[in-house]
Amino acid sequence: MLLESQYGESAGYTIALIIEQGAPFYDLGVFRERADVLMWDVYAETLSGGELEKIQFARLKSTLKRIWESGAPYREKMEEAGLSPGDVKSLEDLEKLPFSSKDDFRKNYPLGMLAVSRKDVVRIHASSGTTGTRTVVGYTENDIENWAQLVARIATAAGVTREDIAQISFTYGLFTGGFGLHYGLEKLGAMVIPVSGGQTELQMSVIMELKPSVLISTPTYALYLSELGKEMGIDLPGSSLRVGLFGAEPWSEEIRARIESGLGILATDNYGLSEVTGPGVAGECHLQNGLHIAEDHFIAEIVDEKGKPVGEGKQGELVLTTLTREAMPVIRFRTGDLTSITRAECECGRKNARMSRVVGRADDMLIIKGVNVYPSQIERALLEVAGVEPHYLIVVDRRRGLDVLEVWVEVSEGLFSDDAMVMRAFEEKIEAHIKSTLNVRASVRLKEPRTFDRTSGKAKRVIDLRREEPPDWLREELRMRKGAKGEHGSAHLV
Ligand code: DLL
Repeated sequence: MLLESQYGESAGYTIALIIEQGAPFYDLGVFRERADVLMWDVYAETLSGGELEKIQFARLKSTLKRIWESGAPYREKMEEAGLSPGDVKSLEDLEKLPFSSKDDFRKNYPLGMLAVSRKDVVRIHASSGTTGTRTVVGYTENDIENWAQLVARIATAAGVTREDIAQISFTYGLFTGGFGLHYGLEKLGAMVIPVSGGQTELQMSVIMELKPSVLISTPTYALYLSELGKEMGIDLPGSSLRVGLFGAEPWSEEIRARIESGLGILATDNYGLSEVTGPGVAGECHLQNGLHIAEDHFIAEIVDEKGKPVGEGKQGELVLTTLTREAMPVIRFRTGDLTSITRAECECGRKNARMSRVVGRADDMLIIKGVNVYPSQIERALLEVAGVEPHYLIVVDRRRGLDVLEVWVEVSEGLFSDDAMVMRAFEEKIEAHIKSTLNVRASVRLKEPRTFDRTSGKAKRVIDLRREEPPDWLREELRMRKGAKGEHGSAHLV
């Protein structure tokens, strides 16, 4: 092993323990000395080829053993497939194993997925439940330590060091964003300001008075802070902020550009999900060139709708297997997130695979009159039209058997007008742009600046009335619109 060749055979025993128990390589003091500014765990982050596979396989075996011996629900799935841990003889055999999904968590709600005794669980978190019932996730002490290490890696990759002051504006609570980033940034040695989500005025005064250099939030909230700064006459681009770690929801390069100029920072994309740990699964380095996957902790696969692997660089659904999670390991977990993976080396020197920005969730795909379209594509088309603000809502419905798509979008202050003709002409311009770029017909409805709520949580961009009830405010708006047209019936777009 690279480690032995560099540090002598005496390192062997510790290394064996580290590999088996999933403890961080960083715990070997030698790496602390070697780590340069941009890598937290040089050894782990530059593992590749046979050496990485050896570690992944050893950890996969011990994960399967833990699941099997604890009788966690996945054991039953394996038995149904006629498999036992002994049948997994190489990493290639992973493909034989059954998939798991959020449904397994739901069926075993709240803590049935545990592969350890309940007394070994030191913390729980839960998913945000945007796509159904909440899923609860447990962590052992080692899980919490590994998680902090993973977050320290992505923060270091973005260029954060112990000299930095980090304002955490993710909500603290069941959501993994707040505590996940908090422990990781503390582990790294940065000074943490745990503002949590919301309280926008407090966020602003913290930026101005405590002078953080790092902002951590959802991209939507960062965008909102930048807008508000402008309105309040605060020079945020000239503030102490220099780096932003964002994630937890899909965003686009157009939004990144607006955040970076509005706050005067370098903004990185960070990915994770509760069922697999939380943030820290993958994150961009300062080169912003795809998200580095922590492959010594997770095996990532990309599959098509039928669950068949797709080739490198091809888009499909991300499937993750945890290699070091003790409390709730998952095997071949279907994330529902659409991305692609490349193994081409990044110029930053990290050797792990990178995933592309998540374009959306497989279940977010809208089929409008037979044309498949993702909300992220609509966002991109909207932002290509000057004067359109990055705050929008996509409303989908079925009317007389046909799918109808409406896009409600805010326009900038200067463009908003009381003249209905002017507004209609602008709506038509956006409709024509959507039709020409995405080949779908959308009705655009312009909204005044600040129509949509600004939240520090995940933004809700789509309301699909074919499947869900409208929120009260939308029901009211649709009712009024129908009243004006003299139509009756359930809440449908007219
Ligand atoms: O959102 C964990 C997280 C917190 C990630 C903070 C990054 C930063 P959940 O609430 O369980 O966990 O939601 C997970 O959010 O399956 C994706 O659909 C979406 N998601 C997370 N990060 C990104 C991202 C956290 N960078 C779900 N880009 C995932 C796009 C993301 N979507």
